[in-house]
Amino acid sequence: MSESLSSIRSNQTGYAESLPVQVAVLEAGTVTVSDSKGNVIKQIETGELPLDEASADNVKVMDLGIIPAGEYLIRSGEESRKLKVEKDPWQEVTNALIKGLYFQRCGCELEEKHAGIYKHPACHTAPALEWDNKEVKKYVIGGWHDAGDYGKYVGPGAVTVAHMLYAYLLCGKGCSEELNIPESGNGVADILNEARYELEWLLKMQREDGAFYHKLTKDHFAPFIMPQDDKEQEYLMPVSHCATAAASACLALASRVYADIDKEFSDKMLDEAVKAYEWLENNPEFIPFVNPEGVRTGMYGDRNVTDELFWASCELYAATGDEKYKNSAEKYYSDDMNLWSYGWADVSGLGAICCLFEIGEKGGSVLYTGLKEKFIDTCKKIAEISGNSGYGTALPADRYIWGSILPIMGNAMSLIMYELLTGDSSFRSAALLQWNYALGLNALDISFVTGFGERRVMNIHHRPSGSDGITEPVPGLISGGPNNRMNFPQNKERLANVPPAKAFLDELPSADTNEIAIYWNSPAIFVGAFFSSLCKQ
Ligand code: 9MR
Ligand code: ZN
Repeated sequence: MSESLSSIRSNQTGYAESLPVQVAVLEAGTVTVSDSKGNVIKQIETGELPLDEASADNVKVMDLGIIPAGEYLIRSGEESRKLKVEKDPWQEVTNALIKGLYFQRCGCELEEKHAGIYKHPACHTAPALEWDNKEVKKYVIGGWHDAGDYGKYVGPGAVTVAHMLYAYLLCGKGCSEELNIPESGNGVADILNEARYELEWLLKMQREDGAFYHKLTKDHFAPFIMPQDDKEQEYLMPVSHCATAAASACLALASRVYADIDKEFSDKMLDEAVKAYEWLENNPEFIPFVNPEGVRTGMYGDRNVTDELFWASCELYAATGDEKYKNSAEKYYSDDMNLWSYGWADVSGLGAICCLFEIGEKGGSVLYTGLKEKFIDTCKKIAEISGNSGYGTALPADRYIWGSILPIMGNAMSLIMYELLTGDSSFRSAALLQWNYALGLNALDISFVTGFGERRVMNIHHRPSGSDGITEPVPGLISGGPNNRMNFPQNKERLANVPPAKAFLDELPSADTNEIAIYWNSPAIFVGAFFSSLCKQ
């Protein structure tokens, strides 16, 4: 982006009256906040602005403290920016992030009464063929489109649902509102209604022997057309260990969450989770998933299944109490696991959440005491990374990967869980900086959530948004954000000398920086749910 950006960076959706107002300032001197009558209510000096490695900006986070609800002006040097403080400023964007998944629904019509101008007829309703045996035809309709493409992938779907279910379990007060989706009003929180749409599909992705197909996609990505116009053959791609273990974990978790809501559904999920786990036990030889010859859709080629097995063992232990799973979880757990990792490739963190919040003391010295100690240690490191960043971003300069929003939101999740676990709120402000990052407090002065913020992403790599003829993209979707580690050849040169935190193009073809994905929305839902829950007190 070439235009000159404001020297004040802020959460463009506003701030909460009960939490400190954090902004980043790029001009040394005095920062003032004045109320609508022009009275200066705060004044602070920035002091020297240190150089931020990830952005190459001289910038500093300024904590303006608690500011009562109202409309204000922040001033720094010649520049000023509006500041809005409210009681509960983030419920709407959190709701939109959940509803973003509704907009990803496949296999059903998105009716105008729920989808408004983003309505469209049902898509991908034809039967799928097994890639390995094209004689086998199955109806596998439903689930969410993964991202900007129309593929549906088991592992990514499983982690997305898990983020949402844990958001509900741990921060339910901030994510339980009605969202105007088809199931609204049925007595179940809409976040659970929405997650169930994916769970029902996940169940269809299981083969009779218990294994899960890795994905349901075509052999190539569709062009930028609406989903209902994408009519080429979809295939059930070969089964994989990682998909099977992730699905087993997710279904076991879901069986607990839905137990009081729908016993039959819950029992079914637990049965299938156990069946998947048995398949894994009976097929111990790990075969990494690689796209079969001629297939070019997303690979999600995870090369390590230990973390998925760990997560599945934890969830099955939590769901059944059977010591067999505890023993397995202990076997798969190791000291060098990335307990802060909640993404499709490494799900160790999801196993950790299960241990910390569900299994608890029953986990004993390995799965509880030891793991907790290590988790707390990790959180301290994350807070330090945030502290060393000019924008407070909890991501080292060399970690701006494809979908950098995931580790950033993931790190916020860890910091939040530290507080939920210990009752100590010392990392709350570091967690809040990540939420503020997503909504505009960043090196790009951009809100990464569609539909929110005065300078928001507009040209996301998302087929419906790019082909529906509507200027505004589908709302409530979060962009993957800056990436300088794995760029498309055509972007490589343009981004070559750009600092990592700015390696971003708000351009439709830039899937490597500006795609959306269900499993990027979901950790943001968790974070939004936590901060919205704080605003309810
Ligand atoms: O999220 C995935 C990211 O971690 C990988 O680096 C990237 C390249 O392999 O792929 C991302 O996943 C994409 C998937 O393969 C297909 N659907 C869109 C996903 C988001 O960009
Ligand atoms: Zn579809």
